[in-house]
Amino acid sequence: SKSTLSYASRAKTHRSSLVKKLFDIAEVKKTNVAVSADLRNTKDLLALADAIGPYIAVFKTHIDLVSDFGEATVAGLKSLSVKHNFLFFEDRKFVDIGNTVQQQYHGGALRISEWAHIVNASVLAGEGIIEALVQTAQGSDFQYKDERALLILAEMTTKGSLATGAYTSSAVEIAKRHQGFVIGFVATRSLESVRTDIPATEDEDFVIFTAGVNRSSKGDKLGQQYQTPKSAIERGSDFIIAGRGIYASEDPVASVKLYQEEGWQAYLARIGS
Ligand code: BMP
Repeated sequence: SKSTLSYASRAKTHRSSLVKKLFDIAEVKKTNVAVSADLRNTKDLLALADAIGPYIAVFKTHIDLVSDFGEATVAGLKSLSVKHNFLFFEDRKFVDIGNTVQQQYHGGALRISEWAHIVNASVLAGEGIIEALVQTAQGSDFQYKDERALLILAEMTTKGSLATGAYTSSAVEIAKRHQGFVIGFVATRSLESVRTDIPATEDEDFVIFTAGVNRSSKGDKLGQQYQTPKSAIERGSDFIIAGRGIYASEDPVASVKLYQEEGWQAYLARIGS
């Protein structure tokens, strides 16, 4: 299983140059934290990115929450990602017909493809949505080839989630057929044990991002369910996504350092070093 290997060794063999970059960042900064920056205006978003940038690998956004989104948002985020060496993950959860998601991804009001290294999609609509996004990312007018990637939303953290069982195994099958642009999953655990009819190839190495990570809370009043950074990494997660546990704490910098430390120690334990 690749999850017992270091990020550095996985970087060496991974077919995606974006994943190589992601693993390099994790190693250089010693962090597997992805902050979920669910803030409502550009000023707060940029202030958070600048403050916690040194301690994260990925800055996850819900860019449609940003009431004054515009050129200044994109320019500010881009320069902070260079300054602090992190990647952007727009948590857009594409979930429509192929023709619609292509336009939501590339162009439009939010111009997601221009700045988001990683995006995600649900496979509720079937494999065609993934094919549509792959087609866009491989198009001749797409300037960001090799710098963009897609995660499939294979499970969800909310109470009563329907993304389980056959849905999750279909998500894994679809991912296996689109390795390259598809780099892995948003899931609560490693999905290696999920049974599909497609055997793993030698170089298969899916990256697992796990949302619903919080050090001090078990959930919220709207069905969110949390696990700790340690539990997520032990269960096979590669990058832990934490939102309110970091940005809504009294001291986000002190808080992100605790997530970084716990996540990194659990990773070192997992790889046996
Ligand atoms: P918080 O840590 O504040 O609960 O935020 C969790 C973040 O992760 C939110 O942005 C949410 O949209 C996202 N998320 C989740 O909580 N569960 C999932 O299954 C998938 C998600 O993307």
